[in-house]
Amino acid sequence: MHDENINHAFLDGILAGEVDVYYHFGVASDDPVLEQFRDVRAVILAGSGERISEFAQRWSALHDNAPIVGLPKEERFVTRYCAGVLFASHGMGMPSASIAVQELMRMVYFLKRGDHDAMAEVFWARVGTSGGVGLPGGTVVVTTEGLMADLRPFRLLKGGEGEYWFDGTFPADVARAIVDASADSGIPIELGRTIAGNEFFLEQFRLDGAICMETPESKMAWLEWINAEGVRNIEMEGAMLAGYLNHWGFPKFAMICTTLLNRLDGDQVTATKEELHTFSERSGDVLFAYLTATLG
Ligand code: R2B
Ligand code: URA
Repeated sequence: MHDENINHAFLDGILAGEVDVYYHFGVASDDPVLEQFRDVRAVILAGSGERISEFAQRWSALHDNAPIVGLPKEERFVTRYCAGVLFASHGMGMPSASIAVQELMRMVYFLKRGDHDAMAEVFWARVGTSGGVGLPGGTVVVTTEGLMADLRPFRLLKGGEGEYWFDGTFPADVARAIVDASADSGIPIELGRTIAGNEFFLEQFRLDGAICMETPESKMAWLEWINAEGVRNIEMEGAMLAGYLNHWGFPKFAMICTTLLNRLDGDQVTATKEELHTFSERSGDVLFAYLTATLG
């Protein structure tokens, strides 16, 4: 862990007995429910709350119907804890997901009492959907590096004084182990770079938004550029996720996204409900293969 990047000025007061309010999760560090989360070994993130409750049920079924504990507030994020895994939704896009990730990092710090070795044991993953780049719908991409639409890492404005920059690298050993755990599954799975757009339409160079700034030519030029640079898919959270987890030095995290379409062929998501279900099941299967291989 990178101790120097942890906000000790705030977080050490919490370990000393002050209360941290994880506002968007509707829980605080003095809530007895969090005692049940102390043994957390993995934090699994997905965009939708429905997906989170399905994951928790699946994990419970794999663990003798272990109890599922939820947090009552669900208007922002849906949270479930079951058998050592904390499942939480993060909404869409980096502004939403960054709130979830920051509050969950604070929660993990509290749950592990600031113990670096215990924190480093926690595995983090986002499981989601994406647009494929040169890959057909239904391919699972395990991300090697998260970047913004200009192929540079995640950064935020620092007032009028430049930017805060982050490292979007995903740990290569974890990505490889996730692919290996699903080697015999028959699921098409690829390793590759992933772009996180700040917008589904404009920063993903779509021509079907209400607002369109691109031409068919400029859109294809961008897609061909990122394709040639090893980008395999486009989603909306990964560059921030890797950036924040790297900032604290978490060694084990990943992103597993299924593609819904090949962006070289179009912009609209036209897959049927059944196809979309099959596609997203695949990323869940890949996650669960790795989780069962590593956590039991
Ligand atoms: C993938 O899908 C969502 C947009 O449809 C977004 O949250 C993402 O990263
Ligand atoms: N999610 C995205 O962000 N982009 C896509 O094209 C599909 C899903």
